[in-house]
Amino acid sequence: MSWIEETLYPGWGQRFRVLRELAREQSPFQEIVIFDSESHGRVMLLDGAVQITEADEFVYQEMITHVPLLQHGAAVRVLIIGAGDGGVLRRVLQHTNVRQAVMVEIDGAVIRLVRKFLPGIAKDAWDDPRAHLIVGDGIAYVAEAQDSAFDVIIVDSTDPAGPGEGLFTAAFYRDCARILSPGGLVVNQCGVPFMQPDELRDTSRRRACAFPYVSAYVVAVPTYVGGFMTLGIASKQPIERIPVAQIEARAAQAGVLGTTSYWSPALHNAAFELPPYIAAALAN
Ligand code: AG3
Repeated sequence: MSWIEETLYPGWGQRFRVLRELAREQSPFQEIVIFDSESHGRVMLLDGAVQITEADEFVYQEMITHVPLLQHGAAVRVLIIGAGDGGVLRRVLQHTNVRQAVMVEIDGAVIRLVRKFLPGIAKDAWDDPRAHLIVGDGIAYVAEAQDSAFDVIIVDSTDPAGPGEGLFTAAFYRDCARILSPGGLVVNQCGVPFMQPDELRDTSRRRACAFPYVSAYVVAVPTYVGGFMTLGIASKQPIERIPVAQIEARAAQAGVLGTTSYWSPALHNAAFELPPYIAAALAN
């Protein structure tokens, strides 16, 4: 039996025993590989970096979606950038108060292959009348979108090399700030600081160019190896700790309470407690 190795880091990584390779395709943007693993169900790699496994996808998708939406409390219009597997779209549409979810994914090949080989990630979210899917450039989309068009922006990108790179710039965050409503906030994945210390530091500085309030929270994704992953959050309003009972009430009202396996009302707040080595990257 063969193995597939993640090539994200030059000197260290994880490997999966492969039951069957299902797709290997070079799109105009990146190399897409999907296979059945012995340990984690179906797995998708983009340019050699694990993006999603059936076994642990809930961890990342719940935290990148439910935290910003429930922190906001009344998000009606949500913009998702990247997230071609549809897992974030599905979690966003769970929220009954959301009336519109625009998703802009640059790589149509990812969507085509995921719909064929990983249909359980998005389930029927693609067909929800509130979903509006655009295959296109998220940077151009935010540059052209109307002022105050969205309440929450979720940037679920690859790491800042390849097609995801422009999603980590100050210019991009300034456009995000412009198209967010006054209480709006943006979340984006900032890598695994133990392995990628510059990602959180550099992007937090750039977020601070566009937003007065910048923070981050952690999530332990088993297959984003190297310790906690960080999700950066930025807002025009202070990002305050909300009493747990109130988070619970918001989740109940939104229809997500009891549907999660990683997110919980208490964990929502706990995730903002950063280990000092991560807090240091945020402060500089
Ligand atoms: N997008 C984020 C993948 C990040 C991988 N990075 C890492 N391991 N350092 C995944 C898409 C899920 N919807």
